[in-house]
Amino acid sequence: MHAWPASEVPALPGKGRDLQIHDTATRKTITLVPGPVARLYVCGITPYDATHMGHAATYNAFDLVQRVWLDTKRQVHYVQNVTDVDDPLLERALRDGHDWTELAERETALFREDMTALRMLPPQHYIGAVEAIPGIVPLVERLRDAGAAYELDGDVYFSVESDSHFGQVSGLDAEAMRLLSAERGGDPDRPGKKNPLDPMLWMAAREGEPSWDGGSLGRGRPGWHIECVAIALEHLGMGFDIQGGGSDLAFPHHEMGASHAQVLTGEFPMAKAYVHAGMVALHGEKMSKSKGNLVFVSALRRAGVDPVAIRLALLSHHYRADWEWTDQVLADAETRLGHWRAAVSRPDGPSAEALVEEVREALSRDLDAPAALAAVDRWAALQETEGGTDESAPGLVSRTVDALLGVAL
Ligand code: 5CA
Ligand code: ZN
Repeated sequence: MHAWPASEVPALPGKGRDLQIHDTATRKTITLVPGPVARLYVCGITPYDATHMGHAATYNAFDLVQRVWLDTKRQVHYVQNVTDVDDPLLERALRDGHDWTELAERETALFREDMTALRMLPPQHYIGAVEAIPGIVPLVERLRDAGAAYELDGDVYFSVESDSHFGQVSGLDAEAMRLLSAERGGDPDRPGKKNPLDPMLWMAAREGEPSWDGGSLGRGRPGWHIECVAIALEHLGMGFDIQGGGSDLAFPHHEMGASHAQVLTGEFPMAKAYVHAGMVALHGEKMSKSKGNLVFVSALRRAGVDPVAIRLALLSHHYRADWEWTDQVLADAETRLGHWRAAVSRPDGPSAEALVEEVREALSRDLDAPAALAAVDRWAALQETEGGTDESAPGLVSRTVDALLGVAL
């Protein structure tokens, strides 16, 4: 699949700092020191009801990761998937009487437009589940042949007991895992499974549902976790720097994915850090497609809201926090944008060299975007009250917020 166009990232004077990031698996903030090419996998959308503010906030977090790495003069190899066939997508298409492929294509196109408008840097590889099927089938066959997977009425399940590291991503106990598995696409109560938590790798063709040739697995379609593993291993290989997504993916999705990859390769860990963004809520509840309490990026854009203000609204919360979307959050972002634009539109101002370092420092400290915004606010306030004589300052501030925060003034 094609991704979306990249906005230019201005180069800043000097060099950024290595990223310290909170890793869900070790429950610690670790300093990542990637090679010359940093490797990032971020779970993409299931293309219906896109792009809501929760999606946008999560992709914003990983866009900051890219920008911090680019500022350290590394390249970034970024891979993202699109879950363009899965139960919830098929259910939605059926409910609304739409063709599932058309629904997926339309929503993926909308997502691309929203990502472009929000100036999120695109992945180099943007891969759909359907196009990944030829790579998924041999992996499932290998797991089965190694005794790490088994068949149940034609479906193929992964045996969580085959991975001695199982549980290390989420750190949850069996009971908590069982509850989350039932909530998030698993089927812990299906009779005949070896372990209730075992996730499906390959679902045998169902009447009235799409299916593909699965070689020795028979016709069917892939399970959710193996989709991301196949795409990540093909394009990034083991031991990549960050596996990312919202906190609702820590279990079962990232736990299971790590297990699949670790059993397939015999290597550990799949990713050096598992990074999870907090959940955005609306009216006190997690914004989610199943509840329908959604605010869409495209709806705000249509209403004439400047996408830069949306981006600033996202940036005003720490990525790990759970927070609530309100009209006030957006109004505050619009006010801030007005101040910043006025401040950089003057021919000179207070020196901004220290500001570049403050923004770098804030972001390298577990992506503390609110602290970065506060630093820019201080410069803008000084510009308003005292001004300054540095003619390069307004331009440097513009380039800094553009390069590191994706904010175009
Ligand atoms: N296709 C899978 C990942 S392989 C999926 O989870 N798709 S999704 O469309 O449901 O979500 C896309 C991304 O947005 C995921 O990282 C998810 O964790 C994140 N997300 C979903 N809802 C919210 C929310 N309310 N707040 C923050 N992030 C969210
Ligand atoms: Zn995923």
